[in-house]
Amino acid sequence: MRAAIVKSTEGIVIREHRGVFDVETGHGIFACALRSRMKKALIYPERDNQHHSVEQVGRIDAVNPVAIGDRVRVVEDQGETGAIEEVLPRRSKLSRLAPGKRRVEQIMIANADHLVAVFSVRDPRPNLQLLDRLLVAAEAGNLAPVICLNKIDLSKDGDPDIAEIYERCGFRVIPASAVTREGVDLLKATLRNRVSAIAGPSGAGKTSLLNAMQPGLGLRVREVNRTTGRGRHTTTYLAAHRLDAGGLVIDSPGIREFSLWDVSPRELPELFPDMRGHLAGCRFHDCTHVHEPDCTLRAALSAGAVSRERYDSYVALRKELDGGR
Ligand SMILES: Nc1nc2c(ncn2[C@@H]2O[C@H](COP(=O)(O)OP(=O)(O)O)[C@@H](O)[C@H]2O)c(=O)[nH]1
Ligand SMILES: [Mg+2]
Ligand SMILES: [Zn+2]
Repeated sequence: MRAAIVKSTEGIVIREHRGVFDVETGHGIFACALRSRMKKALIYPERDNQHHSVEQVGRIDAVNPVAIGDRVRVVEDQGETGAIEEVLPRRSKLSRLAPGKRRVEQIMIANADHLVAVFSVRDPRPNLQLLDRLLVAAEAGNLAPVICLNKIDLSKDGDPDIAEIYERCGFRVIPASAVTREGVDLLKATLRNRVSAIAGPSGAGKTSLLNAMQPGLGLRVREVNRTTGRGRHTTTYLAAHRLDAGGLVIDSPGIREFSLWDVSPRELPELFPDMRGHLAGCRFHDCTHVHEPDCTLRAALSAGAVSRERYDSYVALRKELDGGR
């Protein structure tokens, strides 16, 4: 027999592993399952009509109706387990199109104040199109973006000045090194008393930076594969960690690919803050800014007021969204 339900409480989802969610509440951490009606929404999103009363789950067509960072209402069993009954409305989310065949959302992190996108200057070299996708997703999901350029100790003369490119676009950039500790205090101050989503490719040094900020904060660190320079996936599950100085850090496993979720082609230019000021004067009101004449965005590009790298990312994303995936 199951223990009698004692009470209902609110908490934050801080970890997920094989369908069990650890929920931090005012009186301890509870290992929670999803109520079965929420699981139905998870398994049969397209047939879910009769389950839309599953409270404010938000978009029920997500592969994961509950994400790390979600505020949830749980019903506690006696002991240290419980069940998630309801997801409270989110104030932000980092989402992508779930990898796989079905067009469904994957909510990577909920309710973070900002996204710290960690990329290394070398080893592996930064994929700026991936960075730009993350920045667009942050903008779309209501997270303030911060770029952390790690492994600055490895940078060499003649390397592209990525910090400069993004600073000119108005982004905040923190150059850092988990090895020399450059930028670590600044990063720490940036994360303090906030809910931070950390994302970036595997091997960029996310875990090392977290450990440099606070010993034990990151999970395991493993060597980057020396022959390919690529990192391995060592963060096996998503987890949120408390900072000693205050705040919550949500580390995510290395991102390999990132397709936008719920961004329309028409709104895409608005999600590039550095381009927003150059969209009003185009000859055509529905200008795609890719090939039309008298396009103010392309004029700004020619004049050097918009970065070539950012514009290239815009065009690649625009083509992808116009093509349906
Ligand atoms: N040279 C250098 N190596 C680093 C730095 N940060 C991390 N690494 C190394 O890069 C590899 C991947 O680091 P890790 O923290 O696991 O990356 P993650 O996959 O983003 O969490 C490890 O071998 C780290 O020792 C850094 O600032 N400089
Ligand atoms: Mg890691
Ligand atoms: Zn235009």
